[in-house]
Amino acid sequence: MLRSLTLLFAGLAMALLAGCQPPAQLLVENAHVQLSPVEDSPSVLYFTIKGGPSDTVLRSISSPSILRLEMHETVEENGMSMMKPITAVAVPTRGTVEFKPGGKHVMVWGVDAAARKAGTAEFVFSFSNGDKIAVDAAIKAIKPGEGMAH
Ligand SMILES: [Cu+2]
Repeated sequence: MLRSLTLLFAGLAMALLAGCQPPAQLLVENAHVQLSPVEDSPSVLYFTIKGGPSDTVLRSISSPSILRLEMHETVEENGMSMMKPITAVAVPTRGTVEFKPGGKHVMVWGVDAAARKAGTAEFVFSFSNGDKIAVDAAIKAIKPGEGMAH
């Protein structure tokens, strides 16, 4: 009886430990496009990457609804804020990588009419470990006076 109770408690303890450490999964969350109000000027894609069970690298992003896109990073140089193209972004194990205003972002040219109408566009994120993650990004119009933040 005592022995089976001990086993029961050991089993419970293991279940609790497992509960504290859910399996890490590489994810792309909260993807959204800030649509430029001016047809010819670029829109911007923002999102958050959650790292998986091992380190990886974001290599590229593509979308059938987009003419052209470029990964950028906003950096300070000589007191000036400027954007530089980036081609690879490290995603550490269980880490969080944010593409957000004032930091990393994706410039987006030529959002097609169907995606604008639907208010959503599919983006495929390709990683160095071979993972390809497709997400639907909401296309959000910029409120008047809000301006484009890169
Ligand atoms: Cu940019």
